[in-house]
Amino acid sequence: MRQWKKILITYEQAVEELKVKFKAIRSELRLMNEYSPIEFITGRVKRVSSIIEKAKKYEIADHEIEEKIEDIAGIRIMCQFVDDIYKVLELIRERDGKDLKIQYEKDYIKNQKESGYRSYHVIIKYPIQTAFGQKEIFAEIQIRTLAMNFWATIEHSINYKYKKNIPKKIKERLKKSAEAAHQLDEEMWQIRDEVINAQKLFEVKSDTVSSVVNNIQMLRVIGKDVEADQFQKEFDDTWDIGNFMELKKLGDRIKYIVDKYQAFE
Ligand code: 0O2
Ligand code: 0O2
Repeated sequence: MRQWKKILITYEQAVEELKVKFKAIRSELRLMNEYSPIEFITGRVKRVSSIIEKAKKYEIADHEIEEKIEDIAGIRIMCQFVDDIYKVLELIRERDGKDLKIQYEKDYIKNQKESGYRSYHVIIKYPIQTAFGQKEIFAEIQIRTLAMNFWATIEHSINYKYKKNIPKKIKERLKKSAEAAHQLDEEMWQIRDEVINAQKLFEVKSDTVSSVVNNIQMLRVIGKDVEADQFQKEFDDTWDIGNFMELKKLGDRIKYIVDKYQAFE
């Protein structure tokens, strides 16, 4: 009987660390109002039952499990558009030899699987500091679009129910829906610039609004209620008109006043 808990704790740590690292890239880019090719990240440690099943399928002996099953630790990076997948891939390749080592890649986007599955897989080796010293483990990074993820999530659950023996009719439907997901990615790619600009504008707008609201609050904190009331009225009027440039100008004016008062404090 293997001590699964003891073994898997290292993999759990790897998943958490990798998630944090890729989330940090996303947060940094968003903070600078830059477009992030990463939409969101999930991660999991393979279930013991799935590890045993895989070991049996590939006739992997008990003591070889950790060196032969490469996806015990797995993170999944979701992107909005297909070309974002290749940007994320570049980010991973830039780290090769630094905090991770790429072992090999599987491009199931160019080489779609028979099932209809599409995603880009990167198998890495990742060092983990344990209570007993450093250990290097395998991890799998799957990179896919939201449409690919939608399809794969549903197909995976159907696979789970039918244990790979999916009825022919459902299999055909899944193939058709894989094609539809592919089509969706193509369509979205066509309007990519439009979507990204709209998202950027939304980010800038919400940043401006929170800066205005915070600075009005700041004026009240430092006892400048008359100015705060005036700016609040201007803000309400500008909000009603909905002119972003006016809101931006108002934001700059309030900031200038707040900075000035704070400089004299
Ligand atoms: P954020 O900053 O909102 O992305 P955790 O350990 O808590 O970070 P956990 O428990 O593994 O993450 O959560 P899970 O269920 O794996 O999901 C990881 C993140 O992906 C969560 O955000 C979810 O909100 C997000 N997520 C899941 N599905 C979708 C989706 O369809 N669209 C979008 N945009 N996000 C999704 P975080 O990590 O809590 O924080
Ligand atoms: P889990 O634990 O449920 O996430 P394998 O298919 O695993 O025997 P290999 O070569 O080790 O063969 O791995 P492969 O096919 O490169 O990648 C394995 C993982 O990719 C799977 O993990 C899935 O997450 C995903 N995947 C691969 N093919 C398909 C597919 O046809 N449909 C779906 N939905 N996902 C797929 P597991 O094994 O499901 O593990």
